[in-house]
Amino acid sequence: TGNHWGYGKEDGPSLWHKNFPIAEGHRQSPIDIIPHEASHDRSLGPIILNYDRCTSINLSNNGHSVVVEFDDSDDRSVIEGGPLDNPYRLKQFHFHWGGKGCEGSEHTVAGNGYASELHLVHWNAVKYRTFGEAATAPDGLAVLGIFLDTGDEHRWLHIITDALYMVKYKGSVTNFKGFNPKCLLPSSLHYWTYLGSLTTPPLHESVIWIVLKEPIMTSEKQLGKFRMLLFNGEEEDQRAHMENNFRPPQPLKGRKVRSSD
Ligand code: B30
Ligand code: ZN
Repeated sequence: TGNHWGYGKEDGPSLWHKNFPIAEGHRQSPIDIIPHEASHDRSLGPIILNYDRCTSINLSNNGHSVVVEFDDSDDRSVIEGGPLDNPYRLKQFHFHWGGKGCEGSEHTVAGNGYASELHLVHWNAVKYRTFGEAATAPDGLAVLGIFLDTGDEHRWLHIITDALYMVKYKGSVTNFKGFNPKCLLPSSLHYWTYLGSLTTPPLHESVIWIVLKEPIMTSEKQLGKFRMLLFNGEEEDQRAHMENNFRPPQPLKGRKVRSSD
């Protein structure tokens, strides 16, 4: 089926290697993070998120997830510090989630998943000219992963979940100006970091992963709004609810996970 991929029986993660052989590469993501095997690295500084100006543009359904895109034409929204040698520009954020229960995150911690995972995708505009160029370079991208646990409603996530009805179908886009993702961060920015890949095809091995230890909370009701989205476009007759859009953990293959504290 060409370069077609998804999360179903016929096009899911276990089959991605057929069109994207790097799926079996040496730095694939996500991984299972085993906390007591991570090495505490005193040279790792704190991560600094400079998201002070609101550069969000739109919210869209790309048929795999729901994405908020940012104006990345300058350094108004960047992540720096931690394992990074220079600031990386925010390009987009998106979510992965399950159908039910505590399954839905891509990374797991000691074998346990969370209901969802938020990915804030940044690129190295100091070394590379475009996002596309950075996306294929070994130090091109920095993705900040944040777990979502179920419990109380999140105070700010409703700004996103209230807009999801606008992007129900694949290919739909709506205006989404002035959203500052700083409101989605947990109180502690302690993290694990390791070298990995995009978790979706083309699975480029270009990501410096920074996974926050502290999850944020969201309610089942808010998660339910993500599950109302559809994988299919408006013109297609088979309806498929967007859920279980996560790749399971991949082999570590000798990589080291470092811990900030
Ligand atoms: S994730 O955070 O690892 N889930 C992409 C970004 C983040 C993640 C997954 C994917 C992404 O940007 N994908 C598009 C990559 N490509 C498209 C392509 O087919 O080939 C866009 C690009 O460069 O600019 Cu490579
Ligand atoms: Zn992702």
